[in-house]
Amino acid sequence: MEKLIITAAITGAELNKEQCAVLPLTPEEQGRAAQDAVAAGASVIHLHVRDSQGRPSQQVDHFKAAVEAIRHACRGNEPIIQFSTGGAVGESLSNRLAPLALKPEMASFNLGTINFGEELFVNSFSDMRAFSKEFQRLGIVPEYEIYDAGHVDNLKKLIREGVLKAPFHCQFVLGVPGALSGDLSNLNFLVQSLPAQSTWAVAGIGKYELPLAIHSMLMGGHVRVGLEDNIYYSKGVLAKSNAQLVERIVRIAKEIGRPVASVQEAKQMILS
Ligand code: KMH
Ligand code: ZN
Repeated sequence: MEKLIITAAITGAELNKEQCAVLPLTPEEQGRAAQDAVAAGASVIHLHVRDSQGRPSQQVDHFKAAVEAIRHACRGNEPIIQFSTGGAVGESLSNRLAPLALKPEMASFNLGTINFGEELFVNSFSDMRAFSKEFQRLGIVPEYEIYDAGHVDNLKKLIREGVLKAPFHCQFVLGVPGALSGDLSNLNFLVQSLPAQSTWAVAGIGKYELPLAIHSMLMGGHVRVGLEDNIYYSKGVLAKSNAQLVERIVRIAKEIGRPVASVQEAKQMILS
């Protein structure tokens, strides 16, 4: 089976230290969290950043500081740093695009609008066309975030329009309240709906993280874990760190005979 790429979504935009005391917010904390996650087996860091008050930010300077801290902490074994262009719910299109000026090797590309809890996470077709232009202009590899069944159809529509081109690295983010749940049957359906030249991973939100990750590994898909998606290790027990969530995936991968990709191998699989 193809080597397993593990992404660590270390921070996110919705949580704070009160909900999760170990959530890395400052560049230094994010550097350490990335270093530990990479040492545990992660090869991609999905990155949201915060301002000095710990609030979600899409400012270039905040991304720059986080990237420098992560690169420094991981020197010699630098992961793919995948910028978030989703930001926090309600962020403007121009703010979401702003950090791409730093030309990250990879960034998230959200494929449609959903209810996000009580709020709306908006990604209209015109937004997606604007994102695509910017990704292509700057040579950034997109990871397509799919939250609902119709988002695969959105991907296919944009392919037909000539807006998006293969290969398609897709991330099924399942279990967001207001979008498709993380039932295993949903993952099976989504995987068989993907266009040709697709690779895929799954990020289960909350209680869906572990079962979806295991199912994905058995199906040949890749995995995202991390405090952005799930702050619990098990029911009622908070995770100690992002690395702890990665370590469990690596243990299970070993047990089921799925080799884990190194940072270099992940770069070859995703970026070349
Ligand atoms: N914070 C969510 C509203 C992304 O990183 O691109 C969106 C999100 C997606 O996290
Ligand atoms: Zn995110």
